[in-house]
Amino acid sequence: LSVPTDAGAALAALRRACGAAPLLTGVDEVAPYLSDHRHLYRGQALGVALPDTVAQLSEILAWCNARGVGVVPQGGNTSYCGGATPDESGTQLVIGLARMNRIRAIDAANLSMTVEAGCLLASVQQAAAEAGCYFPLELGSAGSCQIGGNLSTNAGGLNVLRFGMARDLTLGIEAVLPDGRVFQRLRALRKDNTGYDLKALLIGAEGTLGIITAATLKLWPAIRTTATAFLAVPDVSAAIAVLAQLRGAAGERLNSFELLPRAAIELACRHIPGTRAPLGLSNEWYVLCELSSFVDEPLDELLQQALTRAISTGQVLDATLAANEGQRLAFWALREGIPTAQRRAGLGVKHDISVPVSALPAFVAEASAWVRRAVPDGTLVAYGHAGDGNLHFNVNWLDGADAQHVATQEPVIRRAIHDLVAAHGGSISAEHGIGQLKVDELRRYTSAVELGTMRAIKRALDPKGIMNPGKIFTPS
Ligand code: 2HG
Ligand code: ZN
Repeated sequence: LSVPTDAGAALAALRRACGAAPLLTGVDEVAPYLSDHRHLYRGQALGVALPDTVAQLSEILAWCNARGVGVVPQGGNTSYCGGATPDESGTQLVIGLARMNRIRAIDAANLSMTVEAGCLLASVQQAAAEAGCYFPLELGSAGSCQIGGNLSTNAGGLNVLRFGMARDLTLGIEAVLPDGRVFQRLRALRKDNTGYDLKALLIGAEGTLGIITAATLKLWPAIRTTATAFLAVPDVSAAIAVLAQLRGAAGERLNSFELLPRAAIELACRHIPGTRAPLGLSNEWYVLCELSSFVDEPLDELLQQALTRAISTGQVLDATLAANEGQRLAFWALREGIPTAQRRAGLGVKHDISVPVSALPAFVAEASAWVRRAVPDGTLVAYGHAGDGNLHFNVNWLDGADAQHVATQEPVIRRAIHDLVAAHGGSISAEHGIGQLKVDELRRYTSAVELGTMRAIKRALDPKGIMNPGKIFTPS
């Protein structure tokens, strides 16, 4: 590092580099940026820069690059993998994107919009709706996460089944590269075969190749009708059979298919005020599914008929349709409350995994049996986006286990679950990214050819290694 060793001089120089952009350095004002939202990681920083324009950000990165100062981009700080938290050295600069939050343009005829990285996801959704359109990325944290973070982690969420992940929803990207150059490709084109897809590379790079400052996103027409149901199913195989039946009956209208075990619903009911289990708690597995349409059509009827058939074959044990928007929102509040409920319930370990949908029943059976055997004091809370083959295969200690005990168990559990995921052809990070949490896991489960290629790209774009050091892989 060629930051002056005198901290005062370093800060003065950094302040000059930030120009008109605020640079926070006070202990209290910096504190919220030094830890992730679950407080699993805690770091230190030179300060927190809050640029307002691409030009300011470009100046700051050029300055950091010239001096080898590590930079940690941060959006809404909702990462599950510590991807936005600085290390403990106190030599890194956090760059918050919150002030870059303009909706730059909406083109309803082209079904596209251009927004800045610091826009809250909820603001993007709302701006689209005000233009008579629909932006389908949907996460429980929509009110606090930022679109730049969503893109940097290639976020997934509740509507991936139909609309894809953040990368699939993006037409163009603007990003500042580590040396301060601006990569501008905000073309609102659905067809554009001109060389390497660099925007696809910057999306999901977790801020290790540059900082996304704006994006041109795909929109859809406004949703006119939805039909939402809560189902009880005998087991995971039945859930997957019902998924196929709903696809057959509703085609692309099926946009969500969430699998919820009783343990998850119980936790939400206990810890989230106002939530209740729509079908009680006498079954092991439940599904929350939703159809939606861009035209007025009788989706409730369609869903009802499909479910009546599934009930007659025993694949659905019980079902209830949301009778109105209030009930629909209540179903979703229950689902989206699960992560918060887990946090309130005490210590736990998370595995954001995916396997091919067809392998879910076998994977869940084998991994659940392992947890029951090897973690008798833990409760398995495996829930999530089964329609995409993605489960949050989490284990919670509900009886107040001590932190040391959990810390000892965690690597053993992670190894067993991830080995099973690999055996079923799955991924150890379906939608949350790698951050610092899964650096070793990525190394273990990724081929030398893939890792070598990733590192070559990193070296080419960020030769000094200033961008989000220690995330995705350890500096080489
Ligand atoms: C969700 O689907 C989030 O609610 C959080 O991705 C998952 O709690 C988790 O592990
Ligand atoms: Zn999720």
